[in-house]
Amino acid sequence: MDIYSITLRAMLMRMKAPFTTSFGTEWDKHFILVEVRDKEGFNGWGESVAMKEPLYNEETVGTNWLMLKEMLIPLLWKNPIKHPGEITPLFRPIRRNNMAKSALEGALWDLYAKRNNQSLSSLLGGNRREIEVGISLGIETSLDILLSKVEQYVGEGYKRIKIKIKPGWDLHVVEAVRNKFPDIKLMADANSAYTLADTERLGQLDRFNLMMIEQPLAHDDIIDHASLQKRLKTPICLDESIHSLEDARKAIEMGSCGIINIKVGRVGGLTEARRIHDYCVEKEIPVWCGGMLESGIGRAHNVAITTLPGFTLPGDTAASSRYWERDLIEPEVTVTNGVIHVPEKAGIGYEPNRELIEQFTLYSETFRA
Ligand code: OSB
Ligand code: MG
Repeated sequence: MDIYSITLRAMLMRMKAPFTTSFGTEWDKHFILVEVRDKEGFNGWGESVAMKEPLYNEETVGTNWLMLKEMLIPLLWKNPIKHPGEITPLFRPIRRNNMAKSALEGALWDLYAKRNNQSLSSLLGGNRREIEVGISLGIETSLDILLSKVEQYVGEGYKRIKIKIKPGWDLHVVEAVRNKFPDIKLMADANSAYTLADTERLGQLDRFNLMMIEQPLAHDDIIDHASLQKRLKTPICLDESIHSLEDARKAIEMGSCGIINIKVGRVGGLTEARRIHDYCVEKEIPVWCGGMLESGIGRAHNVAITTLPGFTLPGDTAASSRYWERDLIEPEVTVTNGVIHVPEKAGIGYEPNRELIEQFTLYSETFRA
């Protein structure tokens, strides 16, 4: 692909409002942007979804920077590739660090699509012109605040509402939302806050007609989830536990889940995300695209992968305005009646705004072949 330079940027964007999950609160969004350029002047953008602290998984902005700089970029210089699909096998000897791998892989996919004057969606084999999306609502300081947010986003047309739960913020919260909105598609995400000792309590969620309960048990578990699923009517959706096609295969074979949340960063890139998607289609396991509070660049990659046919459930890719006063891309991602229109322009289909990117850059470093 004749890569000429790779620029890493450590970014800081302030969110409109803090986002609280069972593992913590994020307000200042720290992340890495990757820009690759080729010798003819084409470029491609990727985003690492690793957080500042290792609370969702083991990766961080700091570890991703180190892995990109010292391992992944040098590996790419030593092994020129012709197609972004070659990145997954090239990076395979390096264990995990999936978010770092995905950020660079995503930039190469965008570059490749632009060179071929094709949208990333169609390059990946997607065919939807619009995608349905839901919204993920964090833990709030009061139930009233949450209820008014649910009302707001239901009013805006989001196709399903996900609420974050944790011990002490679970049954009464789900019950209140369900009572006020008896007909909405509703789900809960625990981000690993429970253990099998909570089986009874989690079983009480069955009466609220949830689409699914996401990652109730440990982040590294598929065994206990299989036991729990046998005791629940509500389908379990795995998020944190799935890092690869192999993880997905094992979880499905064991009956640990009925649904999978595919996050491109968590599984190491678009290539692996598509493989998991293809396998789940074959096994008739519905999938949807998760989110990590991305800027517009990561969001654009999520839009593209969601156009594959197996993404039959609304994802977490909400509008730019849900997170940011001003997103990094032109145009910003907008949601109308719960739908995002997939851009048809080449690559990710949204133009990164360099002035804003510069404004939010803490530090950057450029590497040349
Ligand atoms: O578990 O899906 C999750 C945000 C950060 C880390 C983990 C998760 C989330 C979300 C928000 O649920 C999804 C989004 O709006 O991007
Ligand atoms: Mg989740």
